[in-house]
Order: sequence, then C-alpha cells, then structure tokens
Amino acid sequence: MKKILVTGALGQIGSELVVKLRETYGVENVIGTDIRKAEGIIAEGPFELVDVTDANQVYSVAKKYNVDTVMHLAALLSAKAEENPKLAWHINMGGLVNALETARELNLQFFTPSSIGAFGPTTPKDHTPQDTLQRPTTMYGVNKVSGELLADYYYHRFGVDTRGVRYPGLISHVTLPGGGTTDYAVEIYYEAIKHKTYTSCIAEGTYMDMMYMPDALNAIIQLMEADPNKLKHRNAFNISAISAAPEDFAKSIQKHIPDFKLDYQVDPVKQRIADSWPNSIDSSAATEEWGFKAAYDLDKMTNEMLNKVNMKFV
Ligand code: NAD
Ligand code: AKB
Repeated sequence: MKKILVTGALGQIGSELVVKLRETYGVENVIGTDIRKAEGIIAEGPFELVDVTDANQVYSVAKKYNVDTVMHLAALLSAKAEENPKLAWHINMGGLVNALETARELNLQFFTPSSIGAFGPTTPKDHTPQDTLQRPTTMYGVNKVSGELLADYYYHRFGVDTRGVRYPGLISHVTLPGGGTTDYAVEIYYEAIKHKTYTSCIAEGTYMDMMYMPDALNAIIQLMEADPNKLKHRNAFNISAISAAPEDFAKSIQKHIPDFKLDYQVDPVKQRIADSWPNSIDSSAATEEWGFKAAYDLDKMTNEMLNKVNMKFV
C-alpha cells in the first residue's frame, strides 16, 4: 500500500487528487499539505501546513508520516508567474528542489507536473513532438523546462524514481483555477450557466490543448503505477485530450444553451503567453509507454461541466 504526501493540495488539481488518492489507497495513506489551512473534505484526512520553500518543513512532514511517495503540486501558474517572476522562481524552483531533495534523502517515488507552458514560440505548433525545441518566453515556462531537466537529473544522478506529465489546460468544477492562461476555459462554463454570455480574454482562433480533470487524475495514477522498465521518458510526458479555441467551447456550449453568446476583450499578457504555446501536442509517447488514453472529448466534457456547474447554482 502506498503512503503519499501531496504538496499544494488545496489547488485546482490537489483538491481533487487528494480525494481520489484517498479513495484508491485509503484516507490515512494520503497526507495533504498546503501553505493554506484546509477546510471541508480535505481536512477530513491527514493534513499539515507546509511551505514548500522551507526545505525542513517538506522533509519533516514526509518523515513524520513515513511516506513512500511525494506528489509535488505547489506552484505559481503562468499568468501569476508573469506578474511576479521572482516569486515564481522562488516557489516553482525552490519548492521543487526541496521536494526532490526530500525524495532523494528518504528514497521516495516522486511526481510533479510540467505543462504545455514548457514550450515556446519556436517549438513546432501542431502535433508538438515529445522531444523537441523548448525555448519558452515566460517565467513559468522557464521554471517548467528547468523542472523537467531537474527531475531527469535526480533520476539519472541519484536514482530517484521521478515521473511526470506535461499537462494541458485543465478544466474542472470543484476548485477554480489558480491564475493560468487557460483559466478562461473553466470560467466560460460558469458564465454560461450564470449569465448565458462570456467575454473571453483569449482571442478567437487561439488553439491550446485542454483536458477534463478526471482524465488528468487517472493519468497520474496510471503513470505512477506503470512498469518502470517500459518508461523511456520519465518526466514530462506530453498528454492532451482536446485542442480548442474559445469559439469551439462556445459552439459546444450552444448545443445545450442555444442563446449563449461569446465576445472578446483580449488580455495582452495572457494572449502573448497563449500565442507562445502549441496548438496541439502529440501524446503518443505516453500512450506507448504507459497506456495513456483520455476518456473525455470536448462535447462529453461540456455536457458534464454544464451539469455540475448548474448544480452549484440551483
Ligand atoms: P493551483 O494554483 O490551483 O494550486 C497551487 C497550490 O499551491 C495552492 O493551493 C497554493 O496555496 C499552493 N501553494 C502556493 N505556494 C505554496 C508554497 N510556498 N508552499 C506550499 N503550497 C503553496 O495550481 P494547480 O492548477 O493545482 O497546479 C498544480 C501543478 O500542476 C502546478 O505545478 C502547475 O504548474 C501544474 N499544472 C497545472 C495545470 C492546470 O491547468 N491546472 C496545467 C499544467 C500544469
Ligand atoms: C496555465 O495556464 O498556466 C496552466 C498550464 C497550462 O500550465 N493551466
């Protein structure tokens, strides 16, 4: 049985991952941690306040609970990182090296997500290959490429069992996203339910990869349980389910809410970030090496998102 420490457990991913891991491995075997105090369902199991920029805090909680795995999620996302690049470096790189060091010292399995943000304007835009040019032009992207390399380094140099994926924009209805460029793809569903209209900060025709949260969570468990002998890549597997622009979300929503309207007020910072990312990435290495397969396409996700968000407001 696994015993897992999750950092950044109250965020968009962590708040659902902790619940899923507790269902899979038992409540007492999943220790949620965050810099903020837990409330609700996450507080119903083991939870500790941990600031990942403090190496001692990460190490001592891992040691206290005798965990065998760290899932490191604490980070600043792309738009927030662009607002405060120095803080982003401190949290994204400082936190990562502290979590990796804990994994090395205590011989733990390690997971951390990279992002489509690890690509840049010179990366091939369509069907972006697994191994390709990565010269990102955002602080978040610089952090993510460095993180991919650092996780590879800890595997090759110290034998730490590091694994990871490059997530696309994640769409979910439990916890709102934390300040990324793809956040619009969550907001559009909330606004469709509340006001039947949405003003997109991302321009028409801007394609980015997306994925519904259940596929993102399944991917973590599948990759962490995969036979290590089959993994040629360890960290930063491209995974995607949907390549879509704002108007594609609108069309999908209009199948349920015919009078839904989309207009645009482009945010120049987010648009610059979005323009530097791929239109669609190739997930074939993840499929070949550990069987990745997404269950949700855009329309299936829209159906579920509208139902779930609607239930919040009735
Ligand atoms: P989020 O912003 O929703 O949550 C991050 C959490 O980290 C928050 O609960 C925050 O309180 C916590 N945190 C911030 N600073 C901390 C610190 N110093 N110590 C401890 N905790 C701290 O982020 P998320 O969307 O859940 O993303 C988790 C990871 O997945 C990040 O590495 C992110 O880059 C990556 N990722 C997310 C997406 C996405 O669409 N959500 C896509 C690609 C990659
Ligand atoms: C963001 O937009 O910053 C995240 C991501 C794709 O990494 N959702």
